[in-house]
Amino acid sequence: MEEMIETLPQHTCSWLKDKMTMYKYQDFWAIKRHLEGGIQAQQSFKAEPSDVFLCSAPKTGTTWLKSLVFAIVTREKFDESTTPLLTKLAHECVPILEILQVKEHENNRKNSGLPLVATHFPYASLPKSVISSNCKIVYIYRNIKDVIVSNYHFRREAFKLPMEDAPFEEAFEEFYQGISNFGPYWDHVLGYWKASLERPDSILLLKYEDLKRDPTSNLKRLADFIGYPFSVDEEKAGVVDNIIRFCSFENMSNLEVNKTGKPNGGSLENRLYYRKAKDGDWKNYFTDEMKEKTDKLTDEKFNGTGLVLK
Ligand code: PAP
Repeated sequence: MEEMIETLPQHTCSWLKDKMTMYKYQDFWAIKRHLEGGIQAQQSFKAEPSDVFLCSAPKTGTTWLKSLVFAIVTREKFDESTTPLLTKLAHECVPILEILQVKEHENNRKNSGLPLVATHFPYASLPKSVISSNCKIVYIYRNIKDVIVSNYHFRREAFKLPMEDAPFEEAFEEFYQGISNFGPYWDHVLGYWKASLERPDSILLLKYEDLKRDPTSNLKRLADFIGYPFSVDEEKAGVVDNIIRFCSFENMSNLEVNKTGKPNGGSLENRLYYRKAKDGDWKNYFTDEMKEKTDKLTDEKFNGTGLVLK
């Protein structure tokens, strides 16, 4: 596998002082570790109809979606004082397909009935059984310009580079050229968007900004879609509101585990997954030219699709 990956087109990120190399596989870019796990999953993962896939491009609301869906699915088992979300990063509560957590998912499915699995893989590269099993897929997506800024800070901080050593202009240009983790981002969104039009019963798209603007109806839509609807009594008892409040940025980012922890004892800090969560933060970083370039490319890519995402 490693030898095969080394034969793929490569890109080393100069704005990250050459500390990260991505490889182009099946029309998307990814780091070696994610490709190794993802390709193995493509070869061996057997999805079941009851599985729920949480899909996203990086920095579009993955951590939030995982918390919300985990809280929905486990609401009878845990309450706010016992949920694993208090002691583990959301990424550790929902196994990730491309970092070899397939076994963990299979054990979860068998032992605790937890059907959740997450992936950043583009739709066209999902293991074939994910499509043929007809399992549910939830895809979250977000304003492109905010994703670019979020990606910039996450990568920069992961490699412990101060802003003056990691030029935003270069990070922007790389992303704009389509070279981003699991990107081009435009193609990632379009893949799931088109699939959701063809298979609306199996694929639900959620927009980060909509979830923020109207969490209640979107959470209910989400719970209905994945087969864990809220009963009238639950709604009256405030279960929906409680999940929204518990999983809010304000609450989650202030939990000790998310302020000081590290996932699986690794080197990335949990706090990096909780930065600002502000819509429109791109305005603090983009020049007029960057905005125009991005909007123009977005118009070209999404022309005629009905997808609006600026
Ligand atoms: P990942 O793909 O690496 O897991 P992801 O969770 O998709 O990252 O995106 C992180 C973004 O979601 C961050 O955005 P920002 O950089 O613009 O601040 C992070 O702050 C935001 N985020 C994390 N948790 C929440 C939440 N509970 N509600 C809203 N936004 C959140």
